[in-house]
Amino acid sequence: MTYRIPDSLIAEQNAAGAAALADDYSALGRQLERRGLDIEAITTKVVDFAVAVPTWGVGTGGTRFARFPGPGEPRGVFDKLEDCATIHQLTRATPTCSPHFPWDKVRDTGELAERAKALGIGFDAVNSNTFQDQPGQPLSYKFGSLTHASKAVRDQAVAHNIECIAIGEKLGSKALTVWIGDGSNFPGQSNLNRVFDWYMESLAQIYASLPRDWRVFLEHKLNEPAFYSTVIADWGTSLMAAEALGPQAFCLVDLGHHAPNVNIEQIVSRLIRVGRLAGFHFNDSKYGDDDLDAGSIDPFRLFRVFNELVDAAERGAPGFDPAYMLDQSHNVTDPIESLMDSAIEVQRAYAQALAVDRAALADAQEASDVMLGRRLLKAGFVTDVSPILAEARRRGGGAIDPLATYRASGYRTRKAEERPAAAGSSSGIV
Ligand SMILES: [Mn+2]
Repeated sequence: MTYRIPDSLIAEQNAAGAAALADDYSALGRQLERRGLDIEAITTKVVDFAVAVPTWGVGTGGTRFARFPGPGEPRGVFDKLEDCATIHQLTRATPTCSPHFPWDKVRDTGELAERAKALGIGFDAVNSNTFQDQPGQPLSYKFGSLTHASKAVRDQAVAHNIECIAIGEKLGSKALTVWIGDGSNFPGQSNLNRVFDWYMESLAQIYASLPRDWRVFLEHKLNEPAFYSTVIADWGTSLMAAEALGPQAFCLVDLGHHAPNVNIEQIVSRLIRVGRLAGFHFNDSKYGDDDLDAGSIDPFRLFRVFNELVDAAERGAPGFDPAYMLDQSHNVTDPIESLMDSAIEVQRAYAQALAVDRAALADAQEASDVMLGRRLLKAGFVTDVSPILAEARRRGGGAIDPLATYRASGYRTRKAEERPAAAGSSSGIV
């Protein structure tokens, strides 16, 4: 039997914080009421909000320079599931995980599904991996995968994606996320037009294998590992591909996969408008695809993204059903602590966006009252919605203070004893 945080510990910790929370929650309720907002309506929406944890995120990440593993790291997907379940147990915000193949491939997928079910965890989008070679793989992806000049390599990459769909069906997943590292490092290395033809040929085969109730998420990225051109570099290319493929294809927005200073919330707005927003890979960055914890560098940007999402939900935008996932690399923190904090920060941005007086904002915009519009939007951002987030967790049986409860449990120390260090634990970031 492996260690799980006892619910009695959560209850004990919560008892110590319950009176302060009740006090803060009612004060915030009165504050919001003065703005014509109902705190209970916001709390209900936060309770219903969920963001998926990537299975690769619970291991320590690294940079291209080094990886510094921490104690008690998961040794395989079954350990990863246990950590994902712990994150959900404390935050009540992450009921699903997003697996990655072949990293999470096991002999018996049924056993994986059973274990997840026993832990109370479901599966979000499955992720394929053709950006690195696996032991025993016949053909290399060094010069590309779905867009490689060799048809044999493209066929191998297509077959891998189709296998991911088959595994995902057994896990109860409903989406495949495709990100490729394909591109070129130097002008002249490849034909910018021809590689897109190959991408479309390959994706059409994958698309044809999708079950009717599945979606395929196309993830674009400006650069890296290809440093001159990336085949699916931006949302425009992604949208071209999705529209050509058909109604089950959507564009995934990873917050770190854009040029510096790009207005990501406007991209989100445009993708919603054409009914092609797949959802998100949340993370934060200072310079590029830094994969830092969501909301840690620019929480106002995260809020602005959620402002567009709440606007779309409230106007009933057709086909609006985004999938929310975290996609981060934890190099210097305990990954469980980072993922709990990130899930809460994503929830926070959502609650702040719900705390905007949208009727007044629309009136200010109608009247071209620039200052008032700006202030009304900012009023949502500066609202301390922490009591709403804590109350949503408490009602779901989670921890009022997940970090304090996690540390009090000694979970990491227990896992360090249960999981002797294994060399070469798979983790990576897409
Ligand atoms: Mn990503």
